[in-house]
Amino acid sequence: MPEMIAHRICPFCEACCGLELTISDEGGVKRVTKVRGHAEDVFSKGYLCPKGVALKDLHEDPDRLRTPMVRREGKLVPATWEEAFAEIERRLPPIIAQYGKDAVALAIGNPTVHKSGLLMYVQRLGRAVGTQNVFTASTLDQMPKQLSNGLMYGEFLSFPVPDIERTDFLLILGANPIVSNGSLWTVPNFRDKAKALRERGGKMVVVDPRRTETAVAADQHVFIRPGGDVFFLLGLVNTLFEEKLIRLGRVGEHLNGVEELRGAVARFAPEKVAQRCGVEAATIRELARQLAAAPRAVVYGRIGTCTQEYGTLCSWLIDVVNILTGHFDEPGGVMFPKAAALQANSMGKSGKGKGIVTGRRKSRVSGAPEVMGEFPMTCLAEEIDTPGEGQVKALVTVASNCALSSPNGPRLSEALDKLDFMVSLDIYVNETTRHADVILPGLSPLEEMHYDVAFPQLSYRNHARYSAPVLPAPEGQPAEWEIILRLIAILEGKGANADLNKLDDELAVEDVKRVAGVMASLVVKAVKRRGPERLLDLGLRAGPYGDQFGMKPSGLNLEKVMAARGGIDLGPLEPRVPEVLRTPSGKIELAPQMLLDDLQRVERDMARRAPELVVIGRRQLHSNNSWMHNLPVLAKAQDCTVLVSPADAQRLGLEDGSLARISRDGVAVEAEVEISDAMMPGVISLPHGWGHDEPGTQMSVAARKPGANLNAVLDENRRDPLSGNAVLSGVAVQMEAVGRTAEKVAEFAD
Ligand SMILES: Nc1nc2c(c(=O)[nH]1)N[C@H]1C(S)=C(S)[C@@H](COP(=O)(O)OP(=O)(O)OC[C@H]3O[C@@H](n4cnc5c(=O)[nH]c(N)nc54)[C@H](O)[C@@H]3O)O[C@H]1N2
Ligand SMILES: Nc1nc2c(c(=O)[nH]1)N[C@H]1C(S)=C(S)[C@@H](COP(=O)(O)OP(=O)(O)OC[C@H]3O[C@@H](n4cnc5c(=O)[nH]c(N)nc54)[C@H](O)[C@@H]3O)O[C@H]1N2
Ligand code: SF4
Ligand SMILES: [Mo]
Repeated sequence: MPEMIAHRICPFCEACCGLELTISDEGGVKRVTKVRGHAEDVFSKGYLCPKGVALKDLHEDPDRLRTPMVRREGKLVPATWEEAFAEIERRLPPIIAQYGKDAVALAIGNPTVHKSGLLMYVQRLGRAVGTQNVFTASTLDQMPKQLSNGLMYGEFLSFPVPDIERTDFLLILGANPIVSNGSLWTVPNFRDKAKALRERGGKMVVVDPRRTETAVAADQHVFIRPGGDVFFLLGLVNTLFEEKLIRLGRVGEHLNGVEELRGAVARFAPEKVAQRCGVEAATIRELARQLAAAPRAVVYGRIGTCTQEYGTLCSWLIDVVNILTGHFDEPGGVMFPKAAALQANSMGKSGKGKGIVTGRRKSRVSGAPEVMGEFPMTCLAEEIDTPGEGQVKALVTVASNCALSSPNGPRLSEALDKLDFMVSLDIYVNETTRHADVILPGLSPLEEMHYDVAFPQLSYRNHARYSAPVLPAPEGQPAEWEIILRLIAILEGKGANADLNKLDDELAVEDVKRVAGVMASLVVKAVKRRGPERLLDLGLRAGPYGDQFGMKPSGLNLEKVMAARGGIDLGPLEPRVPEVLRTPSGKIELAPQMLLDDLQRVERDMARRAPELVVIGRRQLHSNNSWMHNLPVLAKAQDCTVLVSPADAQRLGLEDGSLARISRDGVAVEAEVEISDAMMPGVISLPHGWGHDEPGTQMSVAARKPGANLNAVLDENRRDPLSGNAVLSGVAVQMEAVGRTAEKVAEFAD
């Protein structure tokens, strides 16, 4: 049987591994027969995790939608593309005409960042809808970091990342990159990079309420009380000042606010915060000294530090520690990646900018401030189910399973049923899209080109890599950017049958106008491509390594990136301060007023006692948020269990393998107990993204092992007030034994 080899960057997680696929061709029918890491990929060098292999299962999954679904007489039934768009045209514009643009909400989910067409077109969709009701997974995830970036560096998307290959000391807070493969830090094969760090004499320390897979691979693990990070970090910063360990180095001349910061943290000595964070004062002091003494060191924090009520303060303090110890914008410290295309902090005037503002609008019901043009995802349900002027009546979801991924999913589910109209760009009928009136499925990742726009902005090394479509798209099935264009045409009153090429040309000129002014149409005409590839080519050519439209012939353009098998390595990270800054002062703002003010909240909270039991989340190697439990190769390897410390298990009378009920405020879920000495006493861990037992879904494999929905017991009203991010960690719950497991009952019956 003839075989061919193709390459594709994995679209599942932030590591962006280059994969090598073997494709068989049987009488014109092409099938993936093998998936492995692409050894010649300049960035991931052959690495892949079990999820990468599942790309084959996703492509072949019979439950993955290949045609639109339209609700007819209450049931979702397959429909043609024409019928689906006709239904949208019939129902959506009248809602806007009657109630206004804000009556339509947009909910944008995680895979949007991993699909080039979605990422590059979704903003256009937002502009066409013109609503203030935009909700994204960012407020379930990294909005605190984005806000602290914005306040400190003037651009929300300026993320400093660890330069792991040159560091000697890595302190990790609230992240488990051995399982998650890294987040807001694109670092394929973290495990080997961490191993290399230790082999060259470096040290890795993990601070986490669970002794995670990453903690096991580290030199030291420190338990921390969930939600205690702000206290721990303030203790670190206080020690740095008190023990005169500050070493600002080169960035010192680009800093504002060192003295304000010194004053603000004076009240948080390690001895004062130790009780609240559960880390001994001596440990906090020792870690501060080690960080200061290490020639090259990094503090890296991730989702555990964001999804708590002080998320923005934690995100800020992590960078503060790196800055104060001279490990900022230096090799072996945290550094700013420089992406080849479309990175906001490489565009426009460098070194200074407008900075950021938040709170230009408040959400209607809770009054949550807008951040980065959006409201907290946890406000979506109340915006739908609270009557009154400005109520959300229609919803467009884009790759979002918010009914499972957002706290109090059950309330959101009920709210979705109250909508007048709902459209989902999604590939499954799942817990969220089962409520839709129309579902528009995208192509399989293997049928589409791919270029990561977001992740080179977060990468441990600079690179540019392109993937061509591996398999042909089915006849008549549009790409997601074309689906979005059609929606825009409907929203703009051009009709579902408008000329999409013309519309795409117009939008490209509009986009380019924002950066190139009157030159826009000339620039756009210089690129003979359509869709996302045109935007990408424009971005690459105008970008920091670009050919500047011929003025720098050795520079990059899309053609060159396409031709480079395994991608183009653009070298290790390099210092970017002050060029990267976009603050009005042209300095790094070390002590933004909004954050200093928020310290009062921390001070008031110093004496809070630990609840008897709190729940934290957990990511599992064989799943990805809420949507990969339908892929057989992964599903068979993963169960939804609740980890309980031996002390709590004994106290609560729970046996290993038994069922336990976890509840909050009268809502309960049940999960199998796994007793684990990796858990800090008083803390249990349940993965999110499970709960596939809702009626009306079409995910047959997932439904066989539904698991418990952690978000059913979380509270949608708990947020970090600055960023609007949901609190997903450290929520107080009750737990009790339900009885023996099914197997044990069966044994008994024998
Ligand atoms: N309790 C708790 N809750 C959490 C978290 C936690 O740690 N704890 N983590 C949060 C985080 S970090 C995140 S990012 C969110 C993620 O939550 P969401 O943003 O809701 O994303 P997923 O759960 O990954 O669901 C992805 C959706 O996209 C669809 N999809 C997959 N591929 C494609 C595609 O190619 N095209 C289209 N159009 N659709 C596609 C899937 O069918 C599914 O509906 O969950 C958050 N929720
Ligand atoms: N296999 C797999 N990989 C994934 C995903 C997945 O679902 N599965 N999801 C992807 C997504 S969307 C994201 S955002 C990333 C997230 O990537 P990571 O941030 O690495 O995610 P987690 O593995 O959830 O790690 C969070 C850690 O924080 C700890 N923690 C919880 N509460 C606290 C706290 O209050 N303080 C501290 N210090 N620690 C705390 C948890 O015990 C956990 O070990 O992973 C991505 N990669
Ligand atoms: S780590 Fe796994 S899921 Fe993430 S990009 Fe690599 S192969 Fe894909
Ligand atoms: Mo995420």
